[in-house]
Amino acid sequence: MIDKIVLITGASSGIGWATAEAFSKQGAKVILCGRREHKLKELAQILPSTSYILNFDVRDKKAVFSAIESLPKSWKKISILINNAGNAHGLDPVQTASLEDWEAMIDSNVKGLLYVTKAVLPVMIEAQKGHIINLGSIAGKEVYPNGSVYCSSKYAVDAFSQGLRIDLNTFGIRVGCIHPGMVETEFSNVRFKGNVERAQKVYQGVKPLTAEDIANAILYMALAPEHINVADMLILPTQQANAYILNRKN
Ligand code: 8X3
Repeated sequence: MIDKIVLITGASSGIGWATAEAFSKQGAKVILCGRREHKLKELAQILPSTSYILNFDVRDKKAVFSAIESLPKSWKKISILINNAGNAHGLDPVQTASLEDWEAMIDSNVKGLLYVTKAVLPVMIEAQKGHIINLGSIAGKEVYPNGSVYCSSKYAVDAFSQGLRIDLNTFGIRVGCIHPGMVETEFSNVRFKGNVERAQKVYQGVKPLTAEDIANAILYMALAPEHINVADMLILPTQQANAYILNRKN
């Protein structure tokens, strides 16, 4: 049972959606953040606990701060922040990759995560407790071909999580980072800009992780007793050894 307010970014699909469901089933009050309002409304309808929708894009600094500011009093005391919003755009070598793809990844995966953290932090500092869980990636632990900027963005998430844990050490706020390997969500569809065939190839012959697998791992981090901080969790499908070694079975 979680008697807390949990804010989840990128809740309109994939890991964010599954995480909202997992926390809601535990009784948590969930703040659903995302760009696609109709998806957030759809999610709110199926959740067993109370939820509140904040429709904004994490890349928009002003929108982030005003959305958090706009929360009614009864929703302001956020105890758990799950920084999930982020995406991969393209899988290309530096020399041919598009600047727009790079900017989209840096703006959401890095800058967006920083904005949301900064906006939510004051209530945790005031309460002298709280829990921030960031979505990293295996791509933040190892660099793979054609992934230079996506990997850079996830290395940044890892570094920021470590720095945040140091800076918040005296405030009783837990900071953890979860690093999934291959998870089957909209991830590859977005990375390959809707090229379904290319996206499907990623998962060929592999039993990937599901969004629910990651949601359960996040729940484990949150449910750990207060004196335990699961600081870093790398989670891979059994068929995946590292960022690029996969035991595909066709
Ligand atoms: C997603 C995992 O290996 O596609 O962050 O980069 S990977």
